[in-house]
Amino acid sequence: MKIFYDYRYAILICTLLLVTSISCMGKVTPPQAVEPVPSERQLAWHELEQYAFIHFTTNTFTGKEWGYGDEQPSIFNPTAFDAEQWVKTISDAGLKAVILTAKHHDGFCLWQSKYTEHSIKNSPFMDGKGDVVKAVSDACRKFGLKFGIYLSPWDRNHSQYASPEYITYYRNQLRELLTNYGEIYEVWFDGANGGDGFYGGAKETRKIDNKSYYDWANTHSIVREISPKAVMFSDAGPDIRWCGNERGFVGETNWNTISVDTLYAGKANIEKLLNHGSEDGKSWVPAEVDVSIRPGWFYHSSEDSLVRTPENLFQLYMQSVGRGAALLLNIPPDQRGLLHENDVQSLLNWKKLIDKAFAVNLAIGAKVEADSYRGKSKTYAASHVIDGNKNTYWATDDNKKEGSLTIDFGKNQKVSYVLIQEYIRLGQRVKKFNVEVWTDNAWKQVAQGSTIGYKRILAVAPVETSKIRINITDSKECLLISNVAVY
Ligand code: FUL
Repeated sequence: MKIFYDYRYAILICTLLLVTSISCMGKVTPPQAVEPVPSERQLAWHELEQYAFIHFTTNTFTGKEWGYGDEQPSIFNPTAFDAEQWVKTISDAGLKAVILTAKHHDGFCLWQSKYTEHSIKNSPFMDGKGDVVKAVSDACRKFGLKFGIYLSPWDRNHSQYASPEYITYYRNQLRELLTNYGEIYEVWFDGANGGDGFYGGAKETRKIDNKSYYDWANTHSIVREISPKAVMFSDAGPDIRWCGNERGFVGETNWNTISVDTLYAGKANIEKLLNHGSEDGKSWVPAEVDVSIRPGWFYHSSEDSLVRTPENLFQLYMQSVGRGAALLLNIPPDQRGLLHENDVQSLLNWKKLIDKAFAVNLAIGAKVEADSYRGKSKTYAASHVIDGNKNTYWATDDNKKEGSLTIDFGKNQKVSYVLIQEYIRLGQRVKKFNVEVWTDNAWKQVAQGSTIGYKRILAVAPVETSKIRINITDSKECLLISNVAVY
């Protein structure tokens, strides 16, 4: 009888323990977001990482960078125009989208706008029947790239520029572009306003109040209404911000967050602010690094020997994508209407460098362990950083703002790059981290960084090691790391 009772007692205890541990497992609450967080359209944009800019207009034929606005449409006459050559090259180079200057500051329109005569319809190109916006957007669909537009707010041709009527004109053109060329993924609002121009023959300087003249809020709502998936770029967003320079780098410390009311023309250190973002920024407005493959934005034959080398492009990649920003690389077509051979060579060889550097991810198949993980729940275990699933992540307990991940290859491997991604859907967190390698029976620090964000790639001097350790030493809140790769 006694044995029987003990036996029942033991079952009862076991059942209680099981129930408690199951309910404890169930109690591991998901991490809370650290505000602000990205929108769905911004998340989709982050994943593009790198895309092309195309500057092409009458400037291509006059040799200017900023046309005055009095250029004759008759000079626009590419002799071997082939948008598919542009887009195929861009795609082969690993870029994921194209943004085209549908209208630059000179006001000449590359499409058949019904609101102006200053366009391709009065050029000899295809007897005035051509439409470069259509040709490029069609080529993008064909090669599976996304398509975006640049429509310069400043218009040195338009007689009504600086009056309210011009804003109506600008918005009408924006509607044409958003409506007639399929899905638009990004709209690029340039901030330049040089003042003087042709302005329908007035040939004068026109100053506008940048803050009020364009009434941006209402222009933005047109984009949201017609192209809800499109992100909008301008120096200050709303969706994507300028990185503060045209030299091809975002700050090593790069917060996706910034307070838009701190971004106004004339503010001291604005470029530094744009370059780094603000840790306590009130909005999610990530940086885009716009830079040209040549010294100019438009094609000039005198710059044929000054095309960036593949090595230099690789460096730009590390300073933009490698720091959690996007790279917007400008490649200007020449007077034939083709990407020049030198640019094509550089682009394709740059792609080879990227493919070689990031060919084999040594973390796949390695043993990954963390010094702690959220509630000891498998849902947040370290293995999620190598599962190839962007929706899973390693997480620590609330308030645990530091942690280490060890990646053990099981044998010596040559390591040159470490790539880390935060689960930014719940906000950007990490403020400080370092990377160590196991050598001579001890850990040795080989690299360190501050922010991670969507993606961070650290170059380490190529080193032979059997395991590496990533130590996150400071963060806004608990850690959420979705991906780690080692090359
Ligand atoms: C600047 C413009 O003034 C340049 O011409 C170029 O379009 C560049 C991308 O943006 O603000």
